[in-house]
Amino acid sequence: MDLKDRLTELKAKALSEIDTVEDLKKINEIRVNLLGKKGPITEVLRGMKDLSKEERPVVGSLANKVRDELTEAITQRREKLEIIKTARKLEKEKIDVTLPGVPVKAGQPHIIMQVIDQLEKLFLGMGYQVVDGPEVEEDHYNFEMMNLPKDHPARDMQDTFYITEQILMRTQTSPVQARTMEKHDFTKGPLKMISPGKVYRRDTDDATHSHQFHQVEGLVIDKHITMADLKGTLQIIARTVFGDEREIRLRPSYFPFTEPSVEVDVSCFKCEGKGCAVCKHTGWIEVLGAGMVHPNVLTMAGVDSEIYGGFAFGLGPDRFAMLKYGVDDIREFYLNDVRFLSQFAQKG
Ligand code: FA5
Repeated sequence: MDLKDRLTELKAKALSEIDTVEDLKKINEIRVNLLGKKGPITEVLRGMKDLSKEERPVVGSLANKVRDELTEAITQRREKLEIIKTARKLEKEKIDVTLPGVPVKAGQPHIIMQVIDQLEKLFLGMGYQVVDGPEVEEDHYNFEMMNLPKDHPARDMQDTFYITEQILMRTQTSPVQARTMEKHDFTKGPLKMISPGKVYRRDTDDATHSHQFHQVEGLVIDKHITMADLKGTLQIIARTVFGDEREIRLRPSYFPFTEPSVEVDVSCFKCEGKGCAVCKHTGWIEVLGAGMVHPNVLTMAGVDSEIYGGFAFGLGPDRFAMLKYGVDDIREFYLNDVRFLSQFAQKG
């Protein structure tokens, strides 16, 4: 068989092989076998040295043509096989959108944060500002500016974690009162603020005491503020947190930074004041401390106590949350047991 016939036969055989191959790996093998250095086309080209001068260019150009045609056929088949492979893969990975989904577990604010958020919303709505203060505080602000000089016996009521002689973990949010009053420009209007945050005391942990807990401080300073303003504000707090039917009761108390001072009770939300285990059969539950700001506190913060006066209160959202949700041990809030916390999913 002469070289031209061999090339024609070779081409026909190769094309049918290329057309029927189903595998991408195999098409690569075919390419190497046909067009490689040891392949039949290279062999034909090698045999050209034995041809006559006239035949050589004819066979040469035919061989090149066959090689180009086979290269093109291989490229096209490979592209086709790649498309088929992708289509098969997509078919396998098809998603059934009608299958039920796996529910994503959503988190929620901690129960104490829910109480704080509720109070923040309430007070922002009444034109108060929400102020932050440092948890690592100076003795100066935590006690001195709150009318509790060194050796004042009332310091004993707030057993303190001291860091140095002058620096401590704040025992109350009241120092934020002094910090805010110092900065406030009273020519621009009254001061109305709340300050929520963590406080620390060297209390022994038990069902109603934690060494770290939360407080929300409230302060209003203006001309002509009276105890009636305080009472109205406290009533709004009680009704917002514990329900519209709640009444409040003020009892005389003592805080060095307020005069007069009151302890605030709210009518029991469980028994409507009739007496039950929650209110220890008194019909009332003690919820916070409050009073009219002591003139010394105003003067120390640079506020003229002859012109300005106001009220302040400090409440414990941990105790609020315990009462509201019937939690009988404050330590539950700090154990981070999801089974406990997820009982209080926020609605809406
Ligand atoms: C104060 O800390 C005052 N600064 C509150 C105040 C502010 C009065 C402004 C007047 C004007 P008291 O020590 O009573 O007060 O604490 C306030 C609230 O914090 C308490 O009613 C209680 O709800 C909560 N509380 C106090 N000690 C603990 C504790 N160890 N664990 C959890 N809650 C506590």
